[in-house]
Order: sequence, then structure tokens, then C-alpha cells
Amino acid sequence: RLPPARGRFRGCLAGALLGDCLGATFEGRDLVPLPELLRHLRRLEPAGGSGEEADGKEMLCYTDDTAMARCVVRSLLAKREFDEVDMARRFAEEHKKEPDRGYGMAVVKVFKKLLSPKCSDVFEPARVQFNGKGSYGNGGAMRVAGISLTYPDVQDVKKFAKLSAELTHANSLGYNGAILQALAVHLALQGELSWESFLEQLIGHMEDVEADDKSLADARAMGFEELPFSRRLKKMKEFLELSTVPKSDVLLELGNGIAALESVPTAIYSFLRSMKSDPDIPDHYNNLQRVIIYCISLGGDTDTIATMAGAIAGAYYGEEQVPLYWEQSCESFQETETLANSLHELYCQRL
Ligand code: F2R
Ligand code: MG
Ligand code: MG
Ligand code: MG
Repeated sequence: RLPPARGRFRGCLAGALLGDCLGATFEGRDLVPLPELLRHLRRLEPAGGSGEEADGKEMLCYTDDTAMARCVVRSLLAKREFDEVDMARRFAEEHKKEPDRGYGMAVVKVFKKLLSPKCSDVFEPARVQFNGKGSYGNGGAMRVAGISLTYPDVQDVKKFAKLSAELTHANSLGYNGAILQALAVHLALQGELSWESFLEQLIGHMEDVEADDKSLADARAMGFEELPFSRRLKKMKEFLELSTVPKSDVLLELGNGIAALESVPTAIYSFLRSMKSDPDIPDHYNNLQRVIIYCISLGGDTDTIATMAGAIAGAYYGEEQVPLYWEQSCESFQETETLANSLHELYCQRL
């Protein structure tokens, strides 16, 4: 089996960084009007009209999404495989070093417990979150791409996406979102897939993932229908068959929230719809840029939805679609290339 090109690994990490940095400006807003968003993006262009480039261009900071994604990657590279104790320690130490990256309100409790010498099971702090229900936030999904860039085998992708998420997110509505996002990056790395077969494969996997007792029980306890991720993937298929879908329908059916269920499907939809052009987004933006622009325009958890969609789109379209002037606006963008090259090597060794 031939490995995917290294440019897909670099595209994946660069797309994720772009989504986080560009989306962070708008996190928590309602729908972002396209003219405002496009004006903001023009300021990043080499000859952008704002005058800011006189003293060097505006630098966009990354948030918890990238900070944690890099912990996942560095742990995999250091240990050459998934190691829960090492990964948990990196999460907690990263948060201690830079606590102001915009972390989720509850997850910081997990980090503090992980640093205690009394902690003997690294999964325990996550299990007791929210009175034992566990977090269903999108924090497990936002950081998971490195798993798909390490393991060529799809069963490994599912297994380690789940375990990496369970270090902070014990509710299946949280870790199943991480599995779905990891599967999407895994498929995107193979490239050359139509949206129909991309979705079909995701649905096949998720109907199996969501059929276990805990997933069924958690969905019921939260008042959702059975197999909620699979159901949203099917709704997406209906959307993609239409020529236009109002953003209000996307928000109603898929969401833009901080829960994995309200953001991972939206990121995947944003990626899949970008295979076609969008009359509202100027043609000089390429597919990857279109993905990120569309995600941010939906508002809500913009950094996280755009980082997930950016990772998928970057893996699919490759680094050729990562514009240098966007990349260079992001804090510590050089690091993505080094990490991606090393992941590619590790992936090829496992093949
Ligand atoms: N936290 C943010 N953005 C909001 C504030 C930004 C910053 N503090 C600022 O003001 O500048 N963004 C980042 O958090 C999201 C990822 O969160 P994660 O890692 O999943 O954290 P957590 O705390 O586990 O979950 C997030 C919230 O979801 C709700 N929630 C989760 N499980 C719940 C449950 N079982 N019952 C009830 N509520 C539950 C809670 O409100 C959690 O705090 C990303 O957007 C990242 O960018
Ligand atoms: Mg964030
Ligand atoms: Mg966010
Ligand atoms: Mg590059």
C-alpha cells in the first residue's frame, strides 16, 4: 500500500492551525456577515488595505485547540504510539504553562487533578466530570487529527481517537465526536473521494460505533434520538443534494455549539460542500479557503469548527491549497511543517 503524500500531512496540520487562528477572532458570535469576514481576511493579504503591515503584519494567536492538538502530536512522536500517561501529562503541563489560551470552563478541573501525585488512573478525572456524566464538549475532537496522521489502520484510528478523547471527555457524545472527526481526517488523507462515498463510509463506521450500550444509554440520557451522529450524517446527505441550503437550516439541524454533536458534523458538512463552488464566496479563494470562510460565517464555536474542517480539508487538498500569506499570519506556523514531516515518517513506518 502506498502512503499518502507528505503534503497531505502538512496540509492537515496547517489547515487546522489556520482554522483555529482565523476562527478565534469570531468565537461566540452569531452568524458572521460575509462582507465583514471578507474585509477581515483582506487585511491579511500582502497588500492589504489596513496599513497594519507597516510594522509587520498582524499576528493571529492560536487557542486551546492548537495547544492541545500539538500535545497529542508531540506525545505520539515521542512515544512512537499512543501512551495515555504521557499524553495526559502533556495536556496538564501545557495548560499550566499557558492557561489563557481559552480553554473550556470545566476541563481545567481535569488538568489540575492530573497533576496531583494522588492520580493513579489518568482516565478517572474525566469520568467524574459533570456528576459522573462526563463532558460532551468538542475538546476531544478538536485536537484529534494527529491520531489519524499516525495510524494507517482504520481500527487503530477509532480505538486511539476514543482513548485520547477519554482523557478529558468521558461522555460518549464527546468521544464519539472525536472518533468521527478522526475518521474524516483518515478518509481525507486517502484523497480522491466523492462526497457521496465519503459520507457513506462515515455512516457505515458511525452506525457501528454508536450502537454500543454506553452510546445508546448516553444519547437516551441526554434526550437525543438513537445514533445521533449517524442521523446528522444522513441529514447532511439531504443538504448536499440540494443546490442551496439556508444557513438557518444548517444551524437548526447541525448546529454551531461547543458540544461535539453540534460542531463535528458541521465541520464535516463545511468540508464536503466546499467541493462545489459557492456563489457568495469570491472565486479567487480556493476550496480550502472556502471551507474556512464558510465555517466562520456560521458563527458560534468558530475556532473549533474551523480547526476541525481545516484539518480535514488540508488532508484532502494538501499543502498546495494553504496560502502562504494566511499561514504566515498564524502564531508559530513554522512548527506545523516540522511536526507534519515527522508524523509522515511515523505513519510510513507503521504501514
Ligand atoms: N472555551 C471556549 N470558548 C468559550 C470561552 C473562551 C475563553 N474562556 C474566553 O472567555 O476567552 N473554547 C474552547 O472550549 C471548547 C472545548 O471545550 P472542552 O475542551 O470540550 O471543555 P469542557 O469544559 O469539557 O466542555 C465545554 C463546555 O461544554 C458544556 N458541557 C460539556 N459536557 C457537559 C455536560 N455533561 N453537562 C453540561 N454541560 C456540559 C459545559 O458548558 C462545558 O464548559 C472549544 O470551543 C475551545 O475552543
Ligand atoms: Mg479554542
Ligand atoms: Mg472553540
Ligand atoms: Mg508550507
